[in-house]
Amino acid sequence: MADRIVTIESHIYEQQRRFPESTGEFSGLLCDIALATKVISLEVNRAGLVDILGGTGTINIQGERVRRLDVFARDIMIDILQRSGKVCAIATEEDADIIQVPRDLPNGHYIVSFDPLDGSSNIDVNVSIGTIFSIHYKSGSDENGTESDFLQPGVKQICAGYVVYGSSTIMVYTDGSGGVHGFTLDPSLGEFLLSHPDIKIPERGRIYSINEGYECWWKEHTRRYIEYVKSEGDGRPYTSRYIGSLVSDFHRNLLYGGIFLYPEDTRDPKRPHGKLRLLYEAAPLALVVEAAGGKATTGTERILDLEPDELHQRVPLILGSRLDVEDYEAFCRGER
Ligand code: AHM
Ligand code: MG
Repeated sequence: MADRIVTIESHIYEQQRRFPESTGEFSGLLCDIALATKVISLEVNRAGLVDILGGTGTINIQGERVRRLDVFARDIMIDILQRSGKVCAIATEEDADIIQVPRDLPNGHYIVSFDPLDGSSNIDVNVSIGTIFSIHYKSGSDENGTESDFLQPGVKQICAGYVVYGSSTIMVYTDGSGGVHGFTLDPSLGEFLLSHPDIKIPERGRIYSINEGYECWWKEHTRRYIEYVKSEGDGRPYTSRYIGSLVSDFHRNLLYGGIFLYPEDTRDPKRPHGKLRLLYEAAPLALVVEAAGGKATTGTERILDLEPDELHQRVPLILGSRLDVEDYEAFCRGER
């Protein structure tokens, strides 16, 4: 716990002072994302009380058309980002194509990719869900932003992070070089307060997180690695924890140490690379875990080095404590 009260805004502007040439555009953008997630958090907390969980197009008690929570989260993020003046284009899990800023609003230099409500299959049962975001500097010269601006490797992210809407709401972000910081939302103040400064993931954990129901589709190296972590030995067997909500599984493993795996499998020949999306799930969490001292890989390649081919590209994702991820990589190479 920090020894003084630091709001996320003051923390962001303190970080900005490390870069005297900074215009404040990026800091303002991050504050806008924090604001959007506060609104989403409020709505997630109200979700049990109002009939917002039905399909898009239902009518609430005020006679208003209500939106599903994931649609609500998408809309509020887009609205705030488009009006921020700091962004020229946006990509989300919910939209097939990129979204540009309307012509009557000012453009900025950043592009943002995000998953508005990850783990949305858990919404109806009060299990923690979250928002994941990734910020890049526009790479091309078109001031409106194009799809190719989004096809940059994760290593070029300016900043990435996530918010977990759980027993409390926590926002975690990194700018890659300045550490990983967590802020817990104080609902009475309506402020994110610094609660987890400079997070470091333990070098090795004792937790593995994978959907074991899919064992029949795993590749041989995954099967052998999981057998290994379940076998008795030095610190093993590991304990199994799988919520099925990436942000929540990731956040727990970040704090306690552990490994999360959504590997490639043989289930669907059209989807050989697993389920999770590179731009707004894998790459941002990879930036966070590396900045915290951990690793993120496909098994054979560093996630942050992957050059995306398309907006909604899927990749195998294995990330967490450094030594655990290195063990998995050794199994992939057939060395163990
Ligand atoms: P979503 O973006 O449609 O919510 O899907 C992503 C979620 C992750 O949060 C989670 O890790 C994974 O899907 C769980 O998938 P599965 O049910 O196949 O284990
Ligand atoms: Mg998702």
